[in-house]
Amino acid sequence: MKPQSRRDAWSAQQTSGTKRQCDEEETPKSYKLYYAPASASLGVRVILEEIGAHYELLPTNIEMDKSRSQSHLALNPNGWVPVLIWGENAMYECAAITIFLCDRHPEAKLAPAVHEPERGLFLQTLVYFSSAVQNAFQLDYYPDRFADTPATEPR
Ligand SMILES: N[C@@H](CCC(=O)N[C@@H](CS)C(=O)NCC(=O)O)C(=O)O
Repeated sequence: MKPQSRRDAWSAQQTSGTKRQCDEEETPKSYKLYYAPASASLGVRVILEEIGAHYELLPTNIEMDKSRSQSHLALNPNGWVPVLIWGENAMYECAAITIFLCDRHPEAKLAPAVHEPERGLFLQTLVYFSSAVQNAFQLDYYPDRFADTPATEPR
């Protein structure tokens, strides 16, 4: 059967048992993602889906009263998701990961290219959401970090 997508092509190649030399262009790009449902990491997951990349989710607990795994903290000392891993490399911060993936997979056409005028608005919107808007959500989700909450207050 003919592979339907880049992801299917990757899977087919993994199971074919055929060994061959691949340069960087031919090598399928696969990722791991430190992830928690209904969090900022969902945006990166959507991008990986749109690209059709092969990726593995690393489920992560981000509740206020739970500690983060050592492996997670080693990659992002803030203990936040998302963290993207590829090969021996890792990075965090949604906006940076978004730009990185869009630039690395131009064939997916998810962002205006560097020479296009729309690039400015793309970057502006991305950074606005990941700084101003996300910080406002931090105040709401983790109020105990910013103010003492009396034990008698409902949480
Ligand atoms: N500036 C970071 C913020 C990421 C962030 O706030 N992630 C939240 C989930 S939406 C998180 O991991 N929270 C866990 C915590 O604050 O301990 C980014 O853009 O990646």
